[in-house]
Order: sequence, then C-alpha cells, then structure tokens
Amino acid sequence: MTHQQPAAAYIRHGQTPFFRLPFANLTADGVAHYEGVDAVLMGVPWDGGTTYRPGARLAPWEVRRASAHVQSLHAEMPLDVFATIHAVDGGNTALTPFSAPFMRDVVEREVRAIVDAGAVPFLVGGDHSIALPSLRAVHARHGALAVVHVDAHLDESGPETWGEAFHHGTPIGHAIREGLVARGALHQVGIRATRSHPEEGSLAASHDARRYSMDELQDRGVLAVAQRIRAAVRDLPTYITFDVDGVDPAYAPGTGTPVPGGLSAREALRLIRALAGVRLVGMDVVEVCPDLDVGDATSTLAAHLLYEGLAVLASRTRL
Ligand SMILES: [Mn+2]
Repeated sequence: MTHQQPAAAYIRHGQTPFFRLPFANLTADGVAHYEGVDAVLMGVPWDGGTTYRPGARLAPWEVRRASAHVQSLHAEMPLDVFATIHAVDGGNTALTPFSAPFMRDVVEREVRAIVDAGAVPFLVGGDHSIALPSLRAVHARHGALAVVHVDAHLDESGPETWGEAFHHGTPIGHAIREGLVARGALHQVGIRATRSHPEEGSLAASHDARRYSMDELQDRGVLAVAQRIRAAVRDLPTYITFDVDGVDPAYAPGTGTPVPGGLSAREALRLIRALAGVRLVGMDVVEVCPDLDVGDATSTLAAHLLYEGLAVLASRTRL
C-alpha cells in the first residue's frame, strides 16, 4: 500500500507536498518528528551563495508541484517505491534570505534531526552551498562519506575569486578539508567548466578523487561509469550531491550557471538508478532556478532524480 496520497487529495486541499507524501508531524513550535520514517524530503529555499543568475530559492515549491505527477511504481524495475519506504515531506528549512551562517546552522540542525531519527535526508535546494551543512550533519552520524558529485563545476574554490570562503562554488572544497569525504571516495561526474587557474581541481586530486570526464562518459557509457562508482564505494555510507547544471542546458535550462555539453536527462536518471545497492545516506538536488526554466523541464527532472534516489534507498531496503 503506497504512502502517497491520491491525486484528488492534493487538488482538493490545494497543497502539493513532495510526491503527494504526507507531511511530517510538526509540534506547535515547529519541531519535526520522524519516528518510523525512512526518508525525509526537505526544501532549502536559499540562493544567497549564488555567483551569477539567482532564483534557486524558489525551487522547493516548483519541484513539489512537478513531483506531484510522479507515481510510486518504477518504470524500469519491479519496485513500488512509496510502498517500500515510508517517506514524508519535512517542509522547508525556515530561513531568512540574508545570512549564510544562519542558513548553515539551520540546515545542519534540520538534517541532524533527520539522520538522528534513522531516516535519510533528500534536500531540494537552494544553491549548492546548502550541501555543506547537510554533509556535515550526515558525516556526524555516519562518519567519512563516499560522495557522488554530479556538477558542471568542481566546486572547490577558495576565497580567491570572490573574497568569500562560502558560496555555491565551494562546498566540495570545504567538505574535503573538513574530512567529511573518505579518501578516494569522491566521484565527480559531469565536470566540464573551463578553469581560471591550473590548480583548480588539485584539492580533489590530492584526495584521490575520481573524475569521470564527459568524453569518458560518452565513450564508456553511463552504465559503465556508474558500475565503477558502485564497485569503488563498496559499503561506504554514500551521499549524492546533484547539481542540475551537471545536466546539459538543453535538458535542464532552469539553472543559474549553465555549461553546454553535459549529461542528458536520460543519462542522469540512469546514473542514479544504476547506483542501486549502495548504502545511500543522503542526497540533495540543487541549483534549480524556476524563473529560468522552460516548461518545468528542470523542476520535473529534479523530481525524477529525487525519485531515482528514493528508489535506490527502496531497492536496498527491500533486499
Ligand atoms: Mn555545484
């Protein structure tokens, strides 16, 4: 029996929770309770870390709306996702748009509440700077992580470009320096942006990160790349941080810093799906900018990427 509500229910009451799931139980003072919950979808309406075109703060509402069309039964696997795992909509992190340190504190606290209840967080950004506090919270629970990082950009910048240590081009660098990522367990897919310094990428390289170039992805195929990742992460707790600009702007136009030549929507979905079997402990999908989107293509893709992540969790739960 699926935990999704019938479509008529959300149309009737006017709310569109992620995947028509029930909302988490909140106390009067806004504290969530996740007992018995396997997965929590949570929006993080923050784009104060954006360096170019803003708007990702509005993504949680649009991805919720787009996700209402996603059903429980998987198209490629005999899997009834929302009957297998108990997933809820945890609402949004309550942020003001003005303080990045406040955002990081709130996100870390909210994700801690999710992982401390034994559930898996699925965050909907927001720009990519929301990934760092999420990784901190998941690391605090599970230890050093394998991280699958899909992105057009390396996201390991320091303050040399903007004079600012924390923005959406920095979360991977901080995660490495803070010891959140296990050595040799960072897997980067879709990286193709031109670089301004030859040392860009050297931090990840010094941590024995594996980068799968777009040429390699095309030549070997996405399934072979996913199988390499899966074999390498073994049973490490694995976190997927998915920047939609890893996908080609033809498929994901609604994003702030697009770079041509990325993954197709089909490759992106296959990549996540083929990670079934990994010990998934967290996921985020970031950098969806609804104002720049065309026909909800990017919001709808984000919803399906999250669904594939939930399917990874469900397929392991079922085993
Ligand atoms: Mn990014």
